[in-house]
Amino acid sequence: MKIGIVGATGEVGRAMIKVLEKFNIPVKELRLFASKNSKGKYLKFKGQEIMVEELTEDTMKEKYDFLLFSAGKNISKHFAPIAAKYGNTIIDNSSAFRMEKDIPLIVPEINGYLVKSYKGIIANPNCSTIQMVLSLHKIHEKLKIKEIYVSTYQAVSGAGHKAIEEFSEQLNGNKINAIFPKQIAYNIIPVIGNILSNNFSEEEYKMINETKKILNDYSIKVYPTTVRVPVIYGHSEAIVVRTKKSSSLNELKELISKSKNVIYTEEIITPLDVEDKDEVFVTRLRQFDTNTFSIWNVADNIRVGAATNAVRILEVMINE
Ligand code: 2RA
Repeated sequence: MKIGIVGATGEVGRAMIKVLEKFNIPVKELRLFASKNSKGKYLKFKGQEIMVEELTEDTMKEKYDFLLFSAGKNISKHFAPIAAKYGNTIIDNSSAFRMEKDIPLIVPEINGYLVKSYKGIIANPNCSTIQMVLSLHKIHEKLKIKEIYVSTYQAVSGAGHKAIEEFSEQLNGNKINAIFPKQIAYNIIPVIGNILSNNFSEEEYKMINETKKILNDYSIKVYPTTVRVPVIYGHSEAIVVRTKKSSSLNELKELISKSKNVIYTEEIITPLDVEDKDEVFVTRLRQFDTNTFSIWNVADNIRVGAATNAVRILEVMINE
């Protein structure tokens, strides 16, 4: 297969290369695209050094089996439609197309069936949404979720490689604040993305809207608060769920454990435990009553929340 990665030198782009290798995807030709400043860099794939090319409209007019995009919504908005027009299938990690009516928003373990023999642009959901719905979808299937109250504790890598650099600079006493609205070192920031006129953040609306689309149930009420924390990799989420049908602790454990690529454990799991892992970890399950329970959910936001989900979409499509 001929695969292209757009945004190859970013955190998610580099992780996509690693996951393509780890999942043994039969790649015959891998093309790596990035901005002009990254042109000429080399990245390793299956022991081979591959030179990064500058992303241009012409490169998107070639025929690929898949193009994986993770270069921000403006790049996706401009280049993905060109690639699609030339018959390519694009798995886009940006927020550009997620809420478009005709664009599938895919977590393959939940709604991968939607992209069997699909051609065109496929949207990869937001990282904090993916790990949440992955741990809850079997519960929704059986017990019908009414409400989700979620507080997120999101790693700085979610804001890209420059954010990681800013964080480490601040840890060394440098007062730069280019990426985050306030210092993130030794701090937490209760805003991710822009704050909208109604005081919600963009990130909170992603969780509200994407959850309904992925679970295909627009009656679900999602009440999120998304927070940036001084961690490099690994988003954590404190989630309280109200279900229509009542349940028992054992049944909840079973349903969570039945979710593919989700690991239920009684261990205490932290972001440092999940780096470079491709599963969602669920712990601290507590039941308040037969219709209300809480979990703590942790996953590598760059892997589960982006690169691994994208490659799993590709896997579902080639194994149909
Ligand atoms: C973040 N979920 O964590 C957003 C985008 N990756 O910054």
